[in-house]
Amino acid sequence: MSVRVGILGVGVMGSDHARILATQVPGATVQAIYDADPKRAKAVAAEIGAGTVVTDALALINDASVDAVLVASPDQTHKELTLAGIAANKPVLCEKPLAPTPAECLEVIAAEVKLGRRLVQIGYMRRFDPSYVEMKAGLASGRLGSALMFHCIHRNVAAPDWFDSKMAVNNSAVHEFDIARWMLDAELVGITVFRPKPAKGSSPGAPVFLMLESATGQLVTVEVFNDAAYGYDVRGELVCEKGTIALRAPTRTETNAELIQGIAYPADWRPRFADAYRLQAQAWVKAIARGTATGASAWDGYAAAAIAEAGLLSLADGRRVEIRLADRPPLYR
Ligand code: ISE
Repeated sequence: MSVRVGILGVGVMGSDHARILATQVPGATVQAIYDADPKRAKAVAAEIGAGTVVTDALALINDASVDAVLVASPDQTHKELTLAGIAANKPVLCEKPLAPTPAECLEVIAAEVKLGRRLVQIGYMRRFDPSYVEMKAGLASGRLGSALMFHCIHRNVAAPDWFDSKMAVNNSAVHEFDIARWMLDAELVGITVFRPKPAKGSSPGAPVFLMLESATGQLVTVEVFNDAAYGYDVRGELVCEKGTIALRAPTRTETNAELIQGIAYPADWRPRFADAYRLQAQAWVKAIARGTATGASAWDGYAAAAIAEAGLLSLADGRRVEIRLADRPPLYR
């Protein structure tokens, strides 16, 4: 039997998820679509040839014909909709962030713990990206010894005016926080944020540079530069005792023209992480069919938000800030 998914929010990410679920995920059906703008919901339903348009988000969650919910509405609505999904006892794939603050994430954790079952997966899709998966397997092989440092670079083409350096921490760098915790299998315990002095005054996308320490002694460096101009570029290199493993972005062609041998950059994250989004959706639906859970949990969503909160304190005055997490409930161990 197919898993019938209701999609909440069909902006850039939600419409992408809808397309993926409709065309690349065996065992899934897009059953219903909600968006604050019903015209947008209708356009996506028409494009994918599936999904009844619903004008009330809670009605969609509670509809008996919807088995599972994908939350891709604006960030500030994620928590309430995820809580409604838990209350309806339905699996939820919630786009990152789970909530803007760790305190709000803990409300979701409390609801799941009360239910006694993991229903929530957070859209930290890099955990499904074949290059990160291969890096983790390389580390686990033991061939390179233990990890010492993880260098992460995260560049976007241009930041919109409203995307300030706080968002570089709590909207962009959160991906690096999550992947570093997952890669090193360790919590991050301290963060210091640095900012280079821009030549022409600060812009929304001016770079930030973060240094984090893990509980097991590794260092993680993160550069976020959201006005990098040349392309969407995510790099990572894991430095181990006997070698390093660096990510390679998926590449299928090379263009030779005008005296240049070149590999194109995507304009944003969707092409770079297309495999990750597809594999994440497939794994989510497979886990639902089996009655299990996979991917980043509500606890992982909370941890990323707690690191971001500490990062924002450090961004304000440059000092090192300790990251303190609540006790991890047994459900997430
Ligand atoms: C965006 O929300 C994402 O999730 C992208 O992966 C990231 O690269 C970008 O910086 C974020 O704003």
